[in-house]
Amino acid sequence: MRLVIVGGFLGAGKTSLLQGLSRWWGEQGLSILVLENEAGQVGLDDRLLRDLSLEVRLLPGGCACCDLQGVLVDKLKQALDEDRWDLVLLEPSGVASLASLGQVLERYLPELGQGIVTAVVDASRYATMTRALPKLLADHLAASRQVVLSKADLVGGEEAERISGQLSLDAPHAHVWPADLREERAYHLAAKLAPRLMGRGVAPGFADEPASDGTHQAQSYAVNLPREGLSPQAAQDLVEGIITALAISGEQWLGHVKMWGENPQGKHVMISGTTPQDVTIRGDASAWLSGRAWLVVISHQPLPADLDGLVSGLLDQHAPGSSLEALRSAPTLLSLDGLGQS
Ligand SMILES: Nc1nc2c(ncn2[C@@H]2O[C@H](COP(=O)(O)OP(=O)(O)O)[C@@H](O)[C@H]2O)c(=O)[nH]1
Ligand SMILES: [Mg+2]
Repeated sequence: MRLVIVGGFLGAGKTSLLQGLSRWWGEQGLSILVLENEAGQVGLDDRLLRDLSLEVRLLPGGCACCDLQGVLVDKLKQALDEDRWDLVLLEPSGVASLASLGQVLERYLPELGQGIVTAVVDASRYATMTRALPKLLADHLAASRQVVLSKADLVGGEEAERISGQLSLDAPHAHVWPADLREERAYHLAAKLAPRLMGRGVAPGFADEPASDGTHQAQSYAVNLPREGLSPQAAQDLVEGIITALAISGEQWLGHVKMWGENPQGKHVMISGTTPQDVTIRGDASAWLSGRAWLVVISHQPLPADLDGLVSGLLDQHAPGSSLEALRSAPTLLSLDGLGQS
């Protein structure tokens, strides 16, 4: 059983890449298990991936590199015991230190090695990442031989080239792939990337020190929608509205807002984004959300104390007649201080 880890910051494009990789490897006949670690209390990416007929197991409400280490080890041991997976694809939370993950694997699952790591770096937020989260970015680069520079479409070819050049200087051991990961394009990249991931000599060293760039917060909500439901377009406006409201003046907000819902026929749709520019609709774009939907806000900056009021106000605007239930059952404050500090 091989373990492939798709790392990267909140909303960088890990799930998008994982969709492409799992489809590619699935077509090669590999039996694949996906472990999906979500910082939020409810899992949404796992629902998106299950729609692709993948076997997905969820590690919610924390980070696999620190607070959910034990859960991660249990899930991996279980997968080894089951003896039917060729490949485990792990998407750690967007706040995970890959160095910490490597240490956990080395210590508790030496038979898996440190895993094969690919990191996704978001071109559209690269400048902000270098300022706000330099250690986390360095941690992701140090761990990866293959680095996918996502959202190249949003910055343009020239800027993507410039960032690629910078990444190659910072991580000379890594091959950098400028990419647009939307829809089929992730699969086309996967066809080129996957053989490199499975090749020999894939595991570079991890950074010595787990990254520590401060704390992250997650808040999840159940949204009870009005009888007539909500169009995916209105949900997109709502997600964009939340992202815009969270932007702190002068500094780019760093986080990810996701909303997941289904229509009465059981078709699913997910709307998510990190900036007003990258909000996308995935799944069935014709499906109106109805009944109960789920909304998750994950943030590097502290979330405003009145987040519930802010989201409720935007919901009144974009989905009049809805009501909001904040889920508070799991810890909401996550720390990046990995093994080194605990
Ligand atoms: N324009 C654009 N959007 C992207 C790209 N990759 C991901 N996204 C969008 O960015 C958001 C976060 O992507 P996701 O794969 O969920 O990121 P994750 O949190 O790292 O798993 C989603 O709305 C994606 O559709 C890309 O290459 N270009
Ligand atoms: Mg994801």
